[in-house]
Parts: sequence; structure tokens; C-alpha cells
Amino acid sequence: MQGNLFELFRSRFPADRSRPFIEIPGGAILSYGWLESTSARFANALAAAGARPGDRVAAQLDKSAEAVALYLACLRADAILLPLNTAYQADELDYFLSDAAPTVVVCQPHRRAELEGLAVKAGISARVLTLGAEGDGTLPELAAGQPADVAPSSRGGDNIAAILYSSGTTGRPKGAMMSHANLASNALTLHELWGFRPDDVLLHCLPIFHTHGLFVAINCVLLNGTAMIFCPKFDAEQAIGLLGRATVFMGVPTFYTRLVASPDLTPAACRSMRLFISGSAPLLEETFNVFRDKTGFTILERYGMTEGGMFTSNPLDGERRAGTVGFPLPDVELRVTGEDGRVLPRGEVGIIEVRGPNIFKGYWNMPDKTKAEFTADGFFKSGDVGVIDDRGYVSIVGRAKDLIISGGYNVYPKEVEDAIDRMAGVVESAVIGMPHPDFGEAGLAVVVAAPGAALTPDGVIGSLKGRLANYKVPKQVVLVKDLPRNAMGKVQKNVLRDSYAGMWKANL
Ligand code: MLC
Repeated sequence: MQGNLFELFRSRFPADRSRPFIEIPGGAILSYGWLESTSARFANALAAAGARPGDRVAAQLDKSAEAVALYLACLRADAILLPLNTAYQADELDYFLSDAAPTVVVCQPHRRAELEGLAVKAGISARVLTLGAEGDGTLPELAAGQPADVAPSSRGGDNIAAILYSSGTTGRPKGAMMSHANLASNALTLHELWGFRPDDVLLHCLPIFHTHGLFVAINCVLLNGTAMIFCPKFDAEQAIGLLGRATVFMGVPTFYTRLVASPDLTPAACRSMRLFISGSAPLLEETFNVFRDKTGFTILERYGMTEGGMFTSNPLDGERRAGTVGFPLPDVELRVTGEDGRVLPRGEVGIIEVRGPNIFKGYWNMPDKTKAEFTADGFFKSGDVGVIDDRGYVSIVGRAKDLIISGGYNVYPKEVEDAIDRMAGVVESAVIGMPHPDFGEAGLAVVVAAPGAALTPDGVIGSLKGRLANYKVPKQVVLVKDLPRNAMGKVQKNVLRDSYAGMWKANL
């Protein structure tokens, strides 16, 4: 796909533009005509606010139909969308703004002054606009005076459409650059593989600042030209009440554990459904089985990451195997390699590497880091440890990188440890992932306090809440005299995991 991603979507919009695109439960129904004109007005407003082709537009927004229109507006204006989790705190935002240097920042109305201050602190001259959950704010005000059309863009292909930041095991968060062609290829593949139909209705409960909710879910709907029911956030009872009007659902495993916990999840509640998809974190076999027993549906688990969207999927027709993430997508090459880089045969465990038209263009401003993450023959080193069985199913069995996946969000212990270590009275810390019935995994911080320091576990958690996005804050903190180390002086996290398994209050 060499063209602009918006034009690809538009070519799939229903001829009758009054057909619904987004339905807000208990609220508005917005049509494809609305999407086309609103995204044009927003694109013109972005240009009026100073966004030129290739400029970054940072968006830290509540989930709304207008926020989706802003995504399309960026494609139409040839700007690069930088979606930011609303949970990010000032320190996190400071870094993203300095690194990506956006020309325009669109934020929640109540955070306008804060974002203006952060932009000044970051040394960038960004125009700060607002967009509220109800479609209010200075962006729509500016857009109201703009034409409802914009000349089709010829830019697309390898030009960057979005930058999504992910933290890392060491050092600074990295901005993964996704091109129009990257996003288009993955969306076209998934749309076909998952058998989207003209009568499909997607129930959308995911946040829209990450790959899953933004690109996997919304791009499939846009290619299908059909409607989605758009919930502001996931609520199990609300979702169960809406399943009877939907056909496709996408969620992280936490959504599914919360759904199966409800007595209201019955085959009747799922009467119109055809497909349940799970991803972003490992789905427990138990959840897979209980869901099937309660509903008659077999969850389709798939696997991917920010740096390329989806890599594998269980089949639409054929056996969906619990504990596996299915087969590589038709246009994705996936291999497992040993520590020496040798490609391993089926059945052997190693690092998963992927190559395909969906794999990102590199990390923003980090050519060396980008180079290090690719092999000489162009495969991306995912950092996940996996195995391919004799039937070709891929399973993820571990992670080479120190990473916790909590409720579908990636949490890098190093980032949390750095924040704890900066607190007065802390000598050092180690953050480990522990099993959690709701979030799959959650963080436990083991903290060494300086002699006489007035540190308390609650104090550490309270202080972290102001500095880190809430999902990164450990659920439990223990204070210790020292950390176990191996002969090389490296903290032994496996020893910590074993030591605290007994005292971990999993339901915190
Ligand atoms: C919220 N909290 C979390 C958390 N989400 N803690 C750990 N992990 C999480 N994921 C905090 C809250 O701030 C609160 O803290 C406490 O935990 C309980 O909150 P809650 O009300 O139960 O949480 P809720 O708002 O219901 O959110 C849970 C959730 C949400 C699962 C609905 O986290 C979510 O939508 N996750 C989806 C993530 C996602 O879209 N990932 C896709 C990434 S893309 P306190 O202290 O305030 O009480 C990707 C690629 C791919 O990975 O393959 O898809």
C-alpha cells in the first residue's frame, strides 16, 4: 500500500454515508459522513494551528468519537499522531514532549495549563488545543470555522503515521515509528483473516492510545465500513449487556476474567456474537476453558506488540489452541533463534524474531537502538521467548527482557525502580511481577531503606502515584535490609519471586 491510509479507509466507507460508524451507549450515533467531514475539519484545524507534513501531533485524550476523528485528521494532514495514555503523569509527559517535539498538543480541557507549562519546560513551541470527552474544547471550536473537506493526500506509504512510545529495560522510552504502509498491511491482513462481514458490529471497550484499541480494533472496523459500539472504558456488566447487539469483541485477558466472573455471562447474552479475540497479555488456559463452558465460544488468542501490530493469530476456522498464539500471519515471517542467532528447529525454545510489511520503521531519534533491535537480514528481535510446535502453532513461554504485563499494559521494572530509587531514604529497590487474579501480573517492590529512614510501604506507593501512570505503581511494597545478589553482583529476581510468593497478597 503506497497511498495514504485514510484514503484506503475511505475507499471502504459505505456508499451511504449516513450509515453508523460509532454508537456511544446511551448517547450519540455518529455516521461515516460525520467522520469524513469532522476529520477534514480537524485536519484543516491542525494545519491552521501550525502542523505541517511530518510534524508530530501529541494527543492525551479521553476516549471519544472526536478522538478517533483526530486520528484520521492526522492521516489526512500528513501529521504524525503521538497517542498518550491519560494515566501519564507530568514527568512521563515531559520526556515524550521533549523527545517527539510535537507542533500541536491536544489534551483534556482540565489539563491545558499543565500541558502548556510542560511544553515550555520541554523547550518546544507547541500550540496546545483541548478536546473533552463530550467533544468539547478548543480543537472543535477552531475546526468549526474550517472547510468540511480537504484535498486527498498523496503522502502515505513509508511516511510515518504514528509514533507509539514504549518504555524499555534500560534507559529512555523508545518511540516506535509506524508508517501508513505498516498499519495498512496489518489491518488488511487481520480484516481478512478474522473474516469481517458486512453485518459485523464491534463492541469496543479498550483504551485508544495503544495498538490494540487504536489500530487492531478501529482499523478493522474502518476497513469494514461498519459500526462499533464505543464504550468509554471497560465495565464487565455494561459489556455483557451490549454483547447481544454485537458480533465481534476484542479484549485483554483481564476483560475476560472479569466477564467470566459475572453470572450474567450466558450463551443468551452472547446470542449475536461470532468472535471473541484476546491479546496484549497471555490468556490463562483456565480463562479460555471457563469462557467456553459458560458461553460456548472459543476465544481466539493472537499475539503482537507495538513495534509492528499483530504477528500471529489462532485460526478463525480450525482449532484454537489454549496456551498458544496460533500461526504467523500470512504476510509475517516468524522464526525462533538461539543465543548465537542460529535459527532453531520446531520444538526448541528461543527468541522470537519477525519480519514483514507491518514491522515498524525504527525508533524515533534512536538509529543505534533501532539497528541493535534488527538482525542483519531484517528480522525484528521481539525479546519474547517462544517455541513453534510440530503443527506450526506458536507459544510464548517467557520474556528475555525484564517486563511485567499488568492488565494488558507493559510495565518495565527498571522505570519503576528508578522512580523509587530517587526517593529520599531509599538505598535501592527491585520490582518483580507477581501473579494477580485480575491483572494477570502485578508489581511487587522490594525496597532497601537507609538506616533510620522514615519510609513506609504506603508512603512509597503514595509518592509513586504522583510520578508514574497508575498501572505502573506496584500493588505492594516490602521494606528489606538488602537484596539477594549473585556472584556478579546482579539482583536475583527469581530468588525474590520465590521468597515473596507466600506473603504476596494477590488480590490487592
Ligand atoms: C488500572 N489499574 C491497574 C491497571 N489498570 N493496575 C495495574 N494494571 C492495570 N492494567 C489500577 C487503577 O489505577 C486502580 O488503582 C486499581 O488498579 C484498580 O483499578 P480498576 O478500576 O480495577 O481498573 P480499571 O479502570 O477497571 O482498568 C483495568 C483495565 C485497564 C484492565 C480495564 O487496565 C485496561 O483497559 N487495560 C487494557 C490495556 C490495553 O489496552 N493494552 C493494550 C496495549 S497494546 P488505584 O490505586 O487508583 O485504586 C499491546 C499490543 C497488543 O499490548 O498485542 O495488543
